[in-house]
Amino acid sequence: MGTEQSRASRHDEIDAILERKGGAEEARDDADKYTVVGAANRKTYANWLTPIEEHFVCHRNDMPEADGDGEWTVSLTGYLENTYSVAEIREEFPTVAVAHTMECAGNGRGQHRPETGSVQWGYEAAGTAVWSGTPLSAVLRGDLEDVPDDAWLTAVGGDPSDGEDVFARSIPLSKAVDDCILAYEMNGQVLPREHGFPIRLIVPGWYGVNSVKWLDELRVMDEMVTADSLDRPGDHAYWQQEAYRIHPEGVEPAVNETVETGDTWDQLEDGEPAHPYTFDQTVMSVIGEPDGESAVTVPEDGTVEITGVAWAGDDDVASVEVSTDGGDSWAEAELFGPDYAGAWRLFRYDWAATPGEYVLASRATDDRGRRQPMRISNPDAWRDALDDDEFPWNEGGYAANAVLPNALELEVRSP
Ligand SMILES: Nc1nc2c(c(=O)[nH]1)N[C@H]1C(S)=C(S)[C@@H](COP(=O)(O)O)O[C@H]1N2
Ligand SMILES: [Mo]
Repeated sequence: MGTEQSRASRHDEIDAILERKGGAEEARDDADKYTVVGAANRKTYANWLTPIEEHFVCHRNDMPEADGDGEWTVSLTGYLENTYSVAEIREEFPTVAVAHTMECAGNGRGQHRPETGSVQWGYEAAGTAVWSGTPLSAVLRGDLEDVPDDAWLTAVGGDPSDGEDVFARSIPLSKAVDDCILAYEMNGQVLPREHGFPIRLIVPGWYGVNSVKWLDELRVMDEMVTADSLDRPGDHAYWQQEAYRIHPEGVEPAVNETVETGDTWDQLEDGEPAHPYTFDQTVMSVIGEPDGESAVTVPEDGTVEITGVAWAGDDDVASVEVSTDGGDSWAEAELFGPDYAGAWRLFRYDWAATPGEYVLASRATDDRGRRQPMRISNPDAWRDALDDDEFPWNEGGYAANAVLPNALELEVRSP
């Protein structure tokens, strides 16, 4: 299958993206398959809005050619029957904008020990952009009368696979009509090609893999995508049912037609389904400043401000704590700045710093009381890890949100 092969063309794509994106860096991909570019440095996480230049990129196939948005169409299938050009989607429906913190489900994969292969992300596969487009609810309105409330929406990418697999991802229809949009702009600019030009799905608060780029088809069915769900050749189920599932080593997750909840953490805690799907993002935080790249000199007033971002997918961030001693003790940080559903919050902490060597860490808790675990477990622990304040090591390296792997060392000097 194509998903097993390396992809030489990705190197040219990455070079071209890096040339345009001044603030980004290539990420290590052991499998040599993905076009991956990450935010360059920690300072990205001291700002609420991520400039396009600093926003990570992640995809598996060559980018499809789209000259303009005139010819590109999105077909509605399954329970629906319709086709819209991008121009129609833009002009015939209301325009909205949503702030969305997008995190690759593989963010933190590079922190798994032993290593798990594929893209070795640290914390750099996350960013917050303002995406403009058309609400899905406006496009689907009037076409959903005969559709059950618990139906699924499958989005299919127009990217050509070099194997059998089709890039298709399913989300509950209820989520789709709640807050998802068909986006054609990013931070007020025409959608850059690597981010999905001319049109992509944005699923606010959910892992990046759900936000299908170069959108070709939206299909409403009773169930999520399985082997032969689509009216086209190829393997339709790979990206939903096999990849992007959280499971221990050597396990092949079972195919499900439906699951009860889109909350990834609930799936992990409840063991239902046995091997969770990467849907909504779990609670996470990153310190942006100081960045540890250079020593900090104690200022006149003795206070060093620690700034970062925290997010919790569909849930709200309730609180963030900061540690300057590698997690032995914690102090409450202050949340500030914009507070939009699905987007991260800024936090700050005024640290009365004295000269010395420190390890800075941050730990966020969501509004359901779920807190980032301290470290990633060993491979055998699986779900028991949660009881030990650890995140379960998993074969795909997905959804990791541990505290200590994102800590930074800092030297504070006297004035
Ligand atoms: N069609 C298509 N959409 C895709 C992908 C892909 O490979 N093909 N990659 C997904 C993954 S894994 C992520 S993390 C996000 C990244 O979006 P970005 O490159 O705009 O940051 O796009 C998602 N959408
Ligand atoms: Mo991803």
